[in-house]
Amino acid sequence: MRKIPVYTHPAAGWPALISSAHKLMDYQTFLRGSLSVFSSNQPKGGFDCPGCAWPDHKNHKMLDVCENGIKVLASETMSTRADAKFFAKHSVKELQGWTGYELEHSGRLSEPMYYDAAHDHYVAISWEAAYARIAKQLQQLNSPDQALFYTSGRVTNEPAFMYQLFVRCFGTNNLPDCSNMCHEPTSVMLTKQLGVGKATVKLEDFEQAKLIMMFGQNPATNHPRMLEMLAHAHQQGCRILSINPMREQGLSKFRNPQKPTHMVAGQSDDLVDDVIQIQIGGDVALLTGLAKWLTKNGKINTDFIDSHTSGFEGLDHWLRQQSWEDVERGCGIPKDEIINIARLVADSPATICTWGMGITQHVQGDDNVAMITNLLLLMGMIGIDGAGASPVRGHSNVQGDRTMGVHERPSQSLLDSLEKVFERPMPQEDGLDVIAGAKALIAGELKVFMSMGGNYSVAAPDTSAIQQALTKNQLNVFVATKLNETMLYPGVDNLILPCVGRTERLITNKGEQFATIEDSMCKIVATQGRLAPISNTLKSEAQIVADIAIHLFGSDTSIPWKDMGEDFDVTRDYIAKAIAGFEDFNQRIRAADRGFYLYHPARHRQWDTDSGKAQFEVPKYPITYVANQMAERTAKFSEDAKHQNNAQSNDIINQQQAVWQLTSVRSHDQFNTMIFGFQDRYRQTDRRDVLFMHPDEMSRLGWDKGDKVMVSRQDSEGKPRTLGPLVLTEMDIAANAVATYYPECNDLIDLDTHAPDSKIPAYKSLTVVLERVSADELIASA
Ligand SMILES: Nc1nc2c(c(=O)[nH]1)N[C@H]1C(S)=C(S)[C@@H](COP(=O)(O)OP(=O)(O)OC[C@H]3O[C@@H](n4cnc5c(=O)[nH]c(N)nc54)[C@H](O)[C@@H]3O)O[C@H]1N2
Ligand SMILES: Nc1nc2c(c(=O)[nH]1)N[C@H]1C(S)=C(S)[C@@H](COP(=O)(O)OP(=O)(O)OC[C@H]3O[C@@H](n4cnc5c(=O)[nH]c(N)nc54)[C@H](O)[C@@H]3O)O[C@H]1N2
Ligand SMILES: [Mo]
Repeated sequence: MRKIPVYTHPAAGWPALISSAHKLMDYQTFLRGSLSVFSSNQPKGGFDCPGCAWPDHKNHKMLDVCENGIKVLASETMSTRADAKFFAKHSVKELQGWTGYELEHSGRLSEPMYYDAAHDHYVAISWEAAYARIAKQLQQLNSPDQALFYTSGRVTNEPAFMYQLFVRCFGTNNLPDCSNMCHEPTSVMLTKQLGVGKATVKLEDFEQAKLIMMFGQNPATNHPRMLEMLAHAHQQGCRILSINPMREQGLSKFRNPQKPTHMVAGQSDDLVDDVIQIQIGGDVALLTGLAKWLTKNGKINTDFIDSHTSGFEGLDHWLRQQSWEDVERGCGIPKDEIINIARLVADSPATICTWGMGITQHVQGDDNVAMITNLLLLMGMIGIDGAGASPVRGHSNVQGDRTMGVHERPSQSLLDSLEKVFERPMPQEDGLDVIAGAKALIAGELKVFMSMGGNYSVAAPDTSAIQQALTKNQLNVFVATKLNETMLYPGVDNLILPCVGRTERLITNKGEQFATIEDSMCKIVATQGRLAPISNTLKSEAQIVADIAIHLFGSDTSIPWKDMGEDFDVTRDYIAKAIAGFEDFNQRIRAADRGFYLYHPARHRQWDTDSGKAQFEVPKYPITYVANQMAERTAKFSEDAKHQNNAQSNDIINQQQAVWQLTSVRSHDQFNTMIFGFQDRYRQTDRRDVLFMHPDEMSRLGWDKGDKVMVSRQDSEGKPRTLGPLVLTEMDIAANAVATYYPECNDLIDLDTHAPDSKIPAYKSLTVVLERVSADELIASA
């Protein structure tokens, strides 16, 4: 067996701080950025860190921030500007050739820009003229459904509420959200099973948990502040398992920036007890094995099941039908090992299951969430201290945006409530989500695309097709802080509207405003920037929505858009009336110690579901779904290869093991499509065009690290898609599994490979064929 290079340092600690400080320098924002770091996630005042949705740790007196947060802050607080001078220097065609890293470092957007097609440059435009163009194009549509209004999860509650209201008053529910690509399976399945599509745990529960099962999540990189909670739980005797095809090195040890003994004396805390290195897409099978053993051996909580749940018989019947052979084939973990884990589950009086994108972004993403929830219900682990469901959200307000009504499939109660409060009909038909929206764009059915933050074309599957489709539109509008690729495929009218960032002060005619967000555990907290905005020309997102609404709706003044844009108390009063759980919003957000929790019925064992009980769900796909895909593709591959070259025997083809499951991951030098740098300390690489593979697998193929490999797959229409060449890089990752970085791989993914209900794209499990490229071929293709 070859030795895998291992990152031997604890996660966080000095390397993280040094890397963060470098990033502040890199962005030439040391002073502005450092000042902002000191006012993030503070008990009184300050702003909520835009880095991720993990809740604040209230016991911190000084700093509750991490490497991830500092880098996101550096990106936002950079003093370089992508202004009219910048755009005069670089044509759109030239910018299309820039990398994500270069675009991200071009500076803060600082004045409204309009695309001048004759010269292929963005040029400055006044706010008034920009609004007039937007209103004119929207008024010209045959139907409001010809426009798509995307949102990314940075947007705070007040502007998000105004935005969805504006879109619905315009007449459509076309409100796709980054959630469609992120935790949608969580929202869909938890709503069905528990009545609320959100975490049932609070931060305090991590202090009392006895077992934490972390499915498909890499907090060292993506939620570093969660490490402290895990280390603390571990010290209290809690066992922590990571269920992941990758042995994520950042999860073995943790050096806590809050502890002098760690930073000065070099101590560290242990984190994860064990890594269950499953096959990509193997979670349903593993969870089936666990549930099967627990029910068969009478280790489940029958009192809870009898009094609180519905659907147990159906699940039990289905579990009996699943064979252990299929369980093992589906997850790649031997039965004995599964039983050992099941024993830990049986013995734990308080179990938390956390999960991230490794669970949701699959064709079986909905099944994955259903099976985690089933496991918690079997054990009665909802509604008691130290236990529950903990989906860990990504964007800092992705959860809040949905609560505020940014939803393409709004609930009837939301629509009824909006109709009552605003005394007008709301559109009743479901709108387009990210996938349906992209398809409609590509089919030429839409004429307008507007985005409230985000980088739609790059984050979604089929990036190039979406970008080409945008060039056919009548109008594209981007409310944003930073330049990105989606803005570079202009149609007839294209506008970039620069907005105030989370770190910046928001001063209007009505004085200084604060906004609010909802964290991953349903807590509403206030957020208020401290820095002067990068330019006097910026407007807040709320003001931009208000101004567009005023220009569009003109004589209809029955909604006080101007007041809402300038005075967030007015908006909050409307939220209090229209959105359940926000009664007395203005008083509660001011009275409480940094916020309040939304009422979550499942935390109290009240079930707001169709049956009035917590609901067991049977998976839709076979537990061997991914294994079957691999087998089918391998058979087809061998068949094709035989046709191509009769001399080549099946043996050679099998030995090459050319068919793999590909997953995509993030590094600590990016925030989604915003590429801060090329380093991934924990995974020991300083480039992004890599393909991670286990060194034993490389040996088996006769390949070596550094070799160049092409990745290809047939999409759901049988069309070939390719990526590469990528550089083979060693990683402790399951056999048959390879990984690369998101978002560079998104053209490999088509719009039809997704989960059935939530429609989440299968970003984390693609069946691919690998081919090593020789140096000669590389030279020939250059
Ligand atoms: N630094 C940084 N922080 C971020 C972000 C960022 O881009 N950079 N993005 C933010 C956002 S929007 C989000 S949603 C979160 C995402 O946070 P995470 O959910 O942690 O994100 P990923 O890195 O996409 O994937 C997580 C893990 O899933 C594992 N995995 C892959 N396939 C499977 C599988 O089939 N089963 C299992 N069990 N595991 C699998 C991968 O090996 C990886 O460790 O992070 C947020 N925080
Ligand atoms: N292959 C693959 N694809 C994926 C994923 C994956 O794991 N693998 N993950 C998916 C996930 S989890 C997500 S959440 C999506 C992310 O999809 P998005 O949310 O669309 O993407 P981001 O890169 O977060 O958006 C970055 C842009 O947001 C704008 N922005 C930043 N801050 C602000 C602000 O305060 N206000 C406004 N108005 N704009 C701002 C900037 O212009 C910046 O360029 O990608 C998805 N795509
Ligand atoms: Mo996300």
